Amino acid sequence: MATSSDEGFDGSGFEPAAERGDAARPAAAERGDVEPEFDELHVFWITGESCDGCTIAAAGATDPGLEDVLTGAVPQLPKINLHHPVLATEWGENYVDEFRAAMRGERDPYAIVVEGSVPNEKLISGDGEDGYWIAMGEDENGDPIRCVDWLDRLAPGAAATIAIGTCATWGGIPAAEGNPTDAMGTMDYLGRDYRSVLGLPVINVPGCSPVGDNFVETVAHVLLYAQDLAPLPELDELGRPKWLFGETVHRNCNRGSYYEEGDFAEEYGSEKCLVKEPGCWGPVVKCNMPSRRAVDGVGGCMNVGGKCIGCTMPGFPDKFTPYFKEPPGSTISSAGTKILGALMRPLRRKSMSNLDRETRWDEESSGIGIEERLYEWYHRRGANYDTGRQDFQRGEAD
Ligand code: FSX
Repeated sequence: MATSSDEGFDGSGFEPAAERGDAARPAAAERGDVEPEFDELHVFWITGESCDGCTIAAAGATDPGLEDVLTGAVPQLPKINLHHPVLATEWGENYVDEFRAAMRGERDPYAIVVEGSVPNEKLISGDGEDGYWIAMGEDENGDPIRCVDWLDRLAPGAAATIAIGTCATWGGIPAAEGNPTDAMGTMDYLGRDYRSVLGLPVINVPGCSPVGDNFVETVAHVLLYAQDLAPLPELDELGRPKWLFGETVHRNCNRGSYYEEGDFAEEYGSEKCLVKEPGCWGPVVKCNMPSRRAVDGVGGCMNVGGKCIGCTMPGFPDKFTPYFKEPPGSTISSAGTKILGALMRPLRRKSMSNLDRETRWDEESSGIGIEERLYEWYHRRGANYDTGRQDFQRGEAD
């Protein structure tokens, strides 16, 4: 069942979890009776190793907002019962009981969201007897139910499994060099061939922290797909929504034109391109932060003077450190734009000085110097330049 490719996930090879013969699976998946259309959906938020920033980011989403989804303000979305450690009104055993009910198949259909990286519990003992990294609640024997146990039990029967933030998608900061827990992403843990009941791989919405709108929009899209009201969400080969992570930071960066003209910042605080100083990874990082911005169209790294440190990418942070150093691959390309930019900038200044004039007051510029004559001659060749007014001003009109 190979459904991932360089072209991304296309939905081929759909096979409900119920038919795959997974060992650990709740009753719903065994029965295979999870309908693709439903009025109500439980969402179980499973936490691993993280800073909780993803929860803050999701809570700040506005397009649509988390509260819009939860209160049914978005047309056609099912009612969502969110079981989240911070946002839930239940607490203690009552809170964990909902997760246990899902394990027993009493909360179908449901989806899971994973926030934070997944620790390698096998490093300790494999069965939890000698301790554990992350757990929530206890089983009937009084043993802690670990993060990995919840994943083992809930992921196979989930309508969809969505990883929020770089910790949950690729391992992120907890997986950095020297970490004692052998932290990994959700896809690493569940396997590349994991498919939810709806036939979807782990859906990855990276970012440390992610753009909240990216996450809630992805959830909304998946729910519309589940309702048969939207096409299969387009995912790339790593399970990222293609429409959100298909472009580099650089493509939409408001400093990109400085790069094109080879005009680079030399000190922190400059409005120019940050590739060389302090060293921006934007040209090779897949992220829509510059266009979507952080919260409600405001903020976002480069928009507020920061540079891209590659936080949405696999291998972050190790592959992108030291942060305040020019990325090694940028030397040749930035040298090329510097040479080209040195030619381009004076030409553009000249064009600008000719164009940036109020036409009715533009008597001084009409044919005074050779440069203006040349410029006008050039534009007279084009069909979209009305030289009648200049001719009239010079007394050359018929
Ligand atoms: Fe990780 Fe989330 Fe980085 Fe934090 O909770 S993606 S450390 S900003 O936000 O998991």
